[in-house]
Amino acid sequence: MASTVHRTCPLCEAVCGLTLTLDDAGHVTGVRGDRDDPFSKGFICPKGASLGRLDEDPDRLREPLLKERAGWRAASWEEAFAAVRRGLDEVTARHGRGAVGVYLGNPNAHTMAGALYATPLIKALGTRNVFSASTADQMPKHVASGLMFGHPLAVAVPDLDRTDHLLMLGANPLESNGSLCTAPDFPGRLKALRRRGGRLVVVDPRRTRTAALADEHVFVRPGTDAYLLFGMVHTLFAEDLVTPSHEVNGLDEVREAAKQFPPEAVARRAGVPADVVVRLARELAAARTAAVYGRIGTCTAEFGTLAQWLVDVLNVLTGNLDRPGGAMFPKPATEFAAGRRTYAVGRWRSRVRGLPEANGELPVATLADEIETPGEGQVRFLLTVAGNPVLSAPNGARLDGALGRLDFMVSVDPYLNETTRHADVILPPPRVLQSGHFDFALLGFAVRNYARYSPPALPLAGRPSESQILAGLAMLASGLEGDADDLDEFVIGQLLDKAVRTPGSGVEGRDPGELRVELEGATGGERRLDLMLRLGPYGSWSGGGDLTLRTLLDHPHGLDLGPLEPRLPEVLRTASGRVELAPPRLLDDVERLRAGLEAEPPEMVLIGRRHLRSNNSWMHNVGPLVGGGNRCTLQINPADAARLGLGGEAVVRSAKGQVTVPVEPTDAIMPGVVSLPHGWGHAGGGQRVAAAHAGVSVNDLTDETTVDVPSGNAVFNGVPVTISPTV
Ligand SMILES: Nc1nc2c(c(=O)[nH]1)N[C@H]1C(S)=C(S)[C@@H](COP(=O)(O)OP(=O)(O)OC[C@H]3O[C@@H](n4cnc5c(=O)[nH]c(N)nc54)[C@H](O)[C@@H]3O)O[C@H]1N2
Ligand SMILES: Nc1nc2c(c(=O)[nH]1)N[C@H]1C(S)=C(S)[C@@H](COP(=O)(O)OP(=O)(O)OC[C@H]3O[C@@H](n4cnc5c(=O)[nH]c(N)nc54)[C@H](O)[C@@H]3O)O[C@H]1N2
Ligand code: SF4
Ligand SMILES: [Mo]
Repeated sequence: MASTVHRTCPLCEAVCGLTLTLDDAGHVTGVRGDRDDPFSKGFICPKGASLGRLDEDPDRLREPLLKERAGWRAASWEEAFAAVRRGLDEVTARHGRGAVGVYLGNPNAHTMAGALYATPLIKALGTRNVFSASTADQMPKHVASGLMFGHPLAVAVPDLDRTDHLLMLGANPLESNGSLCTAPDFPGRLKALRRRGGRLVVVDPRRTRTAALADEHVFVRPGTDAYLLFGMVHTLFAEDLVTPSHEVNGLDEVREAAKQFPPEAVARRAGVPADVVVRLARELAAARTAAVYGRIGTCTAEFGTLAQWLVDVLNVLTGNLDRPGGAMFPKPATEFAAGRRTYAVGRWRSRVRGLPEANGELPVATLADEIETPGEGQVRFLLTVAGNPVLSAPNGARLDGALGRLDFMVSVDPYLNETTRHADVILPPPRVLQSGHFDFALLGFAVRNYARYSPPALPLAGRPSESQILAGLAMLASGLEGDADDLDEFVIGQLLDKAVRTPGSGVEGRDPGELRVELEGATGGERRLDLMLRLGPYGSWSGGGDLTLRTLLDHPHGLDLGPLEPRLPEVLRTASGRVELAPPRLLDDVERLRAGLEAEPPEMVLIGRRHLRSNNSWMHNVGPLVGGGNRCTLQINPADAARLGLGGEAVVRSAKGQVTVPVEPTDAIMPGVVSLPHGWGHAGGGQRVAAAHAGVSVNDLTDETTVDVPSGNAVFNGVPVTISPTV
């Protein structure tokens, strides 16, 4: 019998509700937007509409693969785990835990397994060689938030639905559907902003679809947002337009620092005329409410953390932090109050290059160094979970070589691809529809408070869930017998013990055993979700409301928890109890920025690009999502193409490598800048459709030796390149 299920789309940060129809064999026969979802209201994009195709891709692995001399062999789960145990034991017996490394990719932010089991797994592995896609992405935001607000997850998002003025830098939500700003139907929300008389200004080296929708598009030279933003801060002080809404520390230091960045000086460097810099600042200050929002274009850049810091400095200086219509802190249902602690970055440093730890991990830009460089602590065993760093990390080509030299590698991934082909064992997670879904991470960045849980729509049919795979690895690594349930009980016990000892938790002084029996859920993961919901700000135990897992199960379309509300005092975790506007660590980096003011910009620089029907490296194996306009081409200004005498293809060279790629002249991109999307260059051997649309990897050009200094984040935008015709 055909059935209908309602689920959150797990493919991007917009968390759209989907309504799927399944036939009696469990095949997806239709996907549409869930009109009854109070947040997404029926919105869907082409990727969501292809979820069934993706989920049933015949190239997805259904059983573990073991690499043997003769090639790949399908194996049972027992065999596969036994092989992992042997590999891990051999390496650690000889070289200790310091020889173990782990890389966590982007989909961990979209799975319950990633949210609930990655941390115990890292603890069990007992290593500091922890890497993730975060240092190829948003780490600068975490570092800036950590230093300013005391918590790396205290991320202020633009109050999209109420703001009168949105200044957006380095984001293209019409293609990406938004990031660190969870907003299903981002395009519709931007159109609504304009319809209600609001103003949208987009700063981008390319006139994107988002820029085309805006009231104003400002070209900026790649990697120079921090200059532009400092020029605006300078203007606010110079024109007496500073009206902070809170008592903050460091106002004088910021004023002093900004003196070095007058609009005329930054204009030269950023390629934005001085009068525009001044006007952008005045407009921001004059708007009834306004928000500054900077995303990946500003993060994966040489001054990523400074840019993220200045975004919020502007929000503070114009009185827009933590007020409706400004930049606000969401209140997610699974947040629960932690004690005050001091945020620190660089608590330890990477072995080879001395790059700083941030949020407990090391920069992916130095993963190859750690694998290649001999000595105590050299990574010889690597576990990758939901990641494809060969295509996603800077200088992925070097990493490709390094992975081949590991003693042992394990990948948890549904595909045999450019990264997992180096593994000795591949452990495939089950289908999306066989997994429960709750957005632990993304709902903390949502522009409306909201929660939705999707239980598995199909039974596991003999396969382990991804949670069970990660828990199994954690148990194996800690040398314990037992399964996921044992791990979950342990974690639940720890959380309950802590909660009953925490003043104001709502369960202070109660008996953990009694609380434990109240928890519901078909799996340990569901019970942990129930616990977090109950202790969370709307929870039945915290006194904030009556939310439990049961409530969410009773609301399969999701639950609206209201508009964002001011709550700065609740989220602030700084030792001073105030916003730290001028953290010393960031002031230190200002000197690096100032030194670059006079630098002569390279003649041609490279930036990235996203396309609506793609998602990083792993959706190119679905026919309807590849081809058409979704191509791996080099966008270049027609004047540059003519000057360089380019024909159909061009050779792009950087300090690290070269690629040959079709040329797409377009005046949408500013002169001196070229753009290539990432996630292409397919050569894994396990994705037949992707192989037919291989393209080239932009990360064969990007440079792992340049990073954003405070965060160690990779630099993908503003990479110097030279371009020549093919001969
Ligand atoms: N040049 C350049 N490079 C970039 C970027 C850029 O803009 N320009 N963007 C960066 C950004 S923002 C990011 S987030 C990174 C992404 O970096 P990665 O996370 O390393 O790369 P992805 O392509 O997202 O790879 C995801 C992997 O997870 C697998 N997968 C998919 N679903 C699941 C699942 O449910 N479970 C498991 N276990 N595996 C799954 C896929 O098969 C794939 O192998 O790339 C970064 N790299
Ligand atoms: N369709 C699709 N959606 C996705 C993804 C995908 O690959 N495809 N990836 C997902 C992931 S992992 C992430 S992190 C998000 C990212 O979401 P977004 O941040 O919205 O990502 P992009 O669409 O790459 O937009 C970045 C913009 O920054 C511009 N830019 C480049 N360099 C600079 C610069 O120096 N300064 C400024 N001001 N702008 C610059 C680029 O031209 C581009 O338009 O998207 C997510 N959603
Ligand atoms: S916008 Fe994102 S969440 Fe919504 S349907 Fe598309 S991929 Fe899924
Ligand atoms: Mo990302």
